Amino acid sequence: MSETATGVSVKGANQTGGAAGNNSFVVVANRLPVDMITEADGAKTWQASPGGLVSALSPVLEKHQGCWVGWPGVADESPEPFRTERGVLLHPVELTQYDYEEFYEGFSNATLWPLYHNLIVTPEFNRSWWDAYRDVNLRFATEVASVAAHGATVWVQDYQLQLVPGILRQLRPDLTIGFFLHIPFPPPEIYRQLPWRDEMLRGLMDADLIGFHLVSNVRNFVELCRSYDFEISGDITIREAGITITTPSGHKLGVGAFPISIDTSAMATPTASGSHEEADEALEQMHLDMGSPSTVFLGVDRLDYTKGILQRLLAFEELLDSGALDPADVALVQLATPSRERIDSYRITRSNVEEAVGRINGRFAQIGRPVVHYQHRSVSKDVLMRYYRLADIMLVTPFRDGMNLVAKEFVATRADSSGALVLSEFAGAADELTQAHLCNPFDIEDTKKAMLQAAWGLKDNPEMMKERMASMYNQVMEHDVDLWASAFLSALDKARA
Ligand code: ADQ
Repeated sequence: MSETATGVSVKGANQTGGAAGNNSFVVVANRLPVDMITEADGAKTWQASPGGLVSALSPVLEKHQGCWVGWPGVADESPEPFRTERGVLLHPVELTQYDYEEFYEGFSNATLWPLYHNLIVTPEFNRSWWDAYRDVNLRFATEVASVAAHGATVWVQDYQLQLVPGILRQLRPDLTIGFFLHIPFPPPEIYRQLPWRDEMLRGLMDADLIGFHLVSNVRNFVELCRSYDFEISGDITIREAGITITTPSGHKLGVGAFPISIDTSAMATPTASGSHEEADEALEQMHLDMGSPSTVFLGVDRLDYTKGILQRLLAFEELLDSGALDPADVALVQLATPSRERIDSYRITRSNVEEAVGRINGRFAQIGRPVVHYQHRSVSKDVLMRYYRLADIMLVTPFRDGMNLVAKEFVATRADSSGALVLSEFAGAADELTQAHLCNPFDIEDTKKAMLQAAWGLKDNPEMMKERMASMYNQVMEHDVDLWASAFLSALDKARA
């Protein structure tokens, strides 16, 4: 048995590598891209799981015909590995109810998530959650070690699995290991609050390449590394590993900014299953059903306190209240995917959002014609596309967001340059979508101003608005998810070499 820098004990670790599987490209993420559903008759079926990581990685895995290691979304279940219709091998990792509560809800989502999102709620530091985090990371690493071919490339995803690179390096020194963080990396003074900050950082440093979305995330990370005994050289670059870090053991790793994006080809057609005419008719019907408002605002988010849904609703309410927006003329559609529902801060956020929806409709709606249309459920990609096309003004107002794919998805539906995007300056996407109506979501007046500028711009200055949207559309089309993945994977090859 040997011990990694993270303190996780690894049975059978050796210098030649453990037993290998036959997959030359393996992605490991907390969740598989599907959730296991148990039907009323006990039959097990699968349905696509929600969220940005799955949206981004599914096309990459399909292209490489790789193996995806992850949890199937239900505690105490360990289905057999199986291949999807599109050729991706799914390799489930079992989590017990205890793991789910301590590792997933606890350490991942009540410690790391708020810490990395700049303390929007207060992180909880709990020693038994940390123990569970280490155990589960060991289990994921062991599963990966069993499926990866000799010399395979393994791409570890996100904050739930930050110890996996270190454990995997012990188990399988032959592997090329990349790590990508989908959420922001916080300023060092915030990261340093973590009681297990040293173990966590050292677990990561055994990767060959660490990728973040933004230059500012890399800057935070490098600044943190300067306070450790690492050697740091190079400059921060985008889509390349411009920084090289050498650890005291002599291991070298690359670090760079790799802004994630979307599968633009999937957004180009109005529906996967119907014709353009059918899609247009469905869209028209939807608009009629809403009472044909002249301006439709849209929000699409996981129901998460980082996304600023309540503050967006409050800004809308104040605009109705002051008469700046006419309730007979506008509507706001808010789609909110259920998320992490047993965690207190999420329950409170949902209850505040739903109270605001009820109050705004109570104050401004007419019978049969709500002014806020709220759905607390996931919708299919086809239906989501229809909402994107229906909207005049997309509202993306998170307090903090690694990237925000919703903003890019909306822009990708605008080949005709119509519509406008109101975007928080604290979403990673704001670095690239500079022609959006940027706002500070902590400042309700600024949020209202951006919403009104977008609404007035569409009425009074349509040519200027088209230019702004066209520039964002070109940006997204030229920087899609293929570019993200190929830039990361080629930087990973170089870093390993
Ligand atoms: P998320 O926090 O999940 O992702 P985001 O990037 O916006 O946020 O992705 C959400 C995804 O879920 C989008 O692809 C969207 O289409 C889908 N979605 C949202 N609501 C939906 C609904 N009601 N029905 C169906 N689909 C819905 C994390 C980070 C982000 C980062 C991504 C990718 O928090 O900052 O951009 O990973 O790295």
